Amino acid sequence: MYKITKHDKIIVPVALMGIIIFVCSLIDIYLGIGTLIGGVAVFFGWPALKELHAPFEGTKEEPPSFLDTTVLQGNFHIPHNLPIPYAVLDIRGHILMYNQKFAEVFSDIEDAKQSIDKLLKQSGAGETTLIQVAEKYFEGALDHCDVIEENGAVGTVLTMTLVDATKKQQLAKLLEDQQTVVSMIFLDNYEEVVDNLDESRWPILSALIDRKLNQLAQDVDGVIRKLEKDRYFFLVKKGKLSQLKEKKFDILNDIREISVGDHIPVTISMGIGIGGNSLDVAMQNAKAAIDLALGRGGDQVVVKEGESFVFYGGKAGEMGRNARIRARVKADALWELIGESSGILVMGHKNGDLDSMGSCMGICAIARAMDKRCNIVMDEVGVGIRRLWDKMLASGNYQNLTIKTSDALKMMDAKTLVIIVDTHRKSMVESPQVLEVAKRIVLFDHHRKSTDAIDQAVLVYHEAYASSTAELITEMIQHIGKKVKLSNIEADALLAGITVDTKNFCVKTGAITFEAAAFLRRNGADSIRVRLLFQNDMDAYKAKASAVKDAELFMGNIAISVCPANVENSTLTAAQAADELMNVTGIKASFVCCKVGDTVYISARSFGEINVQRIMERLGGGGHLTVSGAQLQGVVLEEAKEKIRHAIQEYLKEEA
Ligand SMILES: [Mn+2]
Repeated sequence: MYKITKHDKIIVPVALMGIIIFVCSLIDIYLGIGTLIGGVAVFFGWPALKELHAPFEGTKEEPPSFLDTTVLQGNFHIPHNLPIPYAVLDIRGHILMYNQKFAEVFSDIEDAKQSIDKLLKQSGAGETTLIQVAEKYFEGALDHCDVIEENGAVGTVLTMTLVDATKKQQLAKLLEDQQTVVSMIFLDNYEEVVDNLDESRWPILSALIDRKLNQLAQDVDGVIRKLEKDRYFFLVKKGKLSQLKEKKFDILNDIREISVGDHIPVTISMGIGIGGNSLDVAMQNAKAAIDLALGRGGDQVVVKEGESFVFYGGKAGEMGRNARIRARVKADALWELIGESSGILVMGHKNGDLDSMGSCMGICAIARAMDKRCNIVMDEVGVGIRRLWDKMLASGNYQNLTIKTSDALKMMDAKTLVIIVDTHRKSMVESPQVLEVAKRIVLFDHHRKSTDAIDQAVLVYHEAYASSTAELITEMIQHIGKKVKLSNIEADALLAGITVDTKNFCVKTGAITFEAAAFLRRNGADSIRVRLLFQNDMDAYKAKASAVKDAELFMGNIAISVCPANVENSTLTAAQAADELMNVTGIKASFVCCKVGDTVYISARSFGEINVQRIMERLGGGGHLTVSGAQLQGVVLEEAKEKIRHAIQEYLKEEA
């Protein structure tokens, strides 16, 4: 190939000029002389002109680069025999030269561009960056290298080296895939299923379940062992777990479809723990995962790796199991803990509602039966309980019942029992300071378990199947028996708690809910008085109506709306509007936002087909399959709506 040298740079223009002058003088001798003078002037004047411009060129941003490879080749010797892929680039990443090995990596040298761009962006001095070329992996590195040109100018080039890391990557992947994943499988409702099933059919049902689970283990090359009639232990390699994830654990559906006659569907919960190279950690994670799966109502898979939880399934409603036995056991334990304590502090969630306040009052009634001092920690009277609060003050018996955080902290000692009701989330309790100082904690809640749960409680009664915390507390009062004397206001408050959380005994209402209501009625509750505790004022009613009117439909059957800001209790109004929207034919879920101060509160409702808990969890909230909420800081309502739409889309994508 012919290469232009410095010598050519003079010869070619001079020769051209000569021809032009010759042609010009053929046409007219004076034109020829003129052109000659012009040519001579340009020839001698050019270097001077160039020099004049030189300072400007020098101030350009980019340093000189060696696009002229001849210059480079004269000064820079590429080590052709280097056993690794090697290339020299100009400062902008254009390839100037490369060795044979480099050519072997990139069959088309244009393909190297992508890798070079990645290295330019990510590689610091002395660092390597992993790059993938087809099936292979390389640790790529760039280095700066000064090159001196003939005229003494110093320029910079980049050297690029690639070290084959394919084996290393393969081994790392293999090592990760080989990790043992521990998993526990529980049948959620075995007792209830066999209760309603002819005895002769039990073995068939059991065998069918075993077969499905064994098939699952076989498909992914795992092992499964039955520990008890409704418990299994399942081991699988991490590499194979992805197969199950890809199918979104359709084993949940397979099991639910098993039918050997007239019985409720069997559902399973699966807790999967990944623990890196530690089996112990994997086991701990599996336990935490199965706890969460059951706490969230069962019929789902929870995978725990490190601190992260991933959820699959969770479509069926909550299952109530062995409720009566549990309530009795918990009531006994509570009785003993109260007996040992020096005093009791009880608190619900922030912005308390009738369920949390009713539950607090129920606990106070239990404590009173044991002559223990009991106070409700409450810094502000929530709007949802204002009517109840007025009645309490009017009765004259409850002036000293509630105390502020500062006073609570003063009276706390090591034997103070702190009872949390109607929430299990650290961030949601009325007074996080009291929770922090508390040495002995008891927890009563009915919300589906979320990840920031209070974990140091000595007694937990957390039943996602229960309609309300007031129902759980009432159940325990029933078990403790005649020792507990409820006042009319306390009975009203507990019944109001159940009424508000069940939407007038519509949702999540089981036989136990009615039994609890009947018990409260016998002990002085009055449904008309309870009804009055809910009465809305006119402004709130109008706000609710406006939220319903302004609702927009998203994806055809999901209602999204906002609640006007001018009402006193807009969070409650938003929740009521979300409930109201569910009465509209065709609506499968509703989301209503309202803004209080700098916070946007979201109330979400559904009938269960759409899991609003999972959607709200994406926005940092939580709750139940059908009733959930979230709070967003520092956003305007439009942004909040957009975030909801996005979360719904993400959720539906995951479900698809
Ligand atoms: Mn509640």
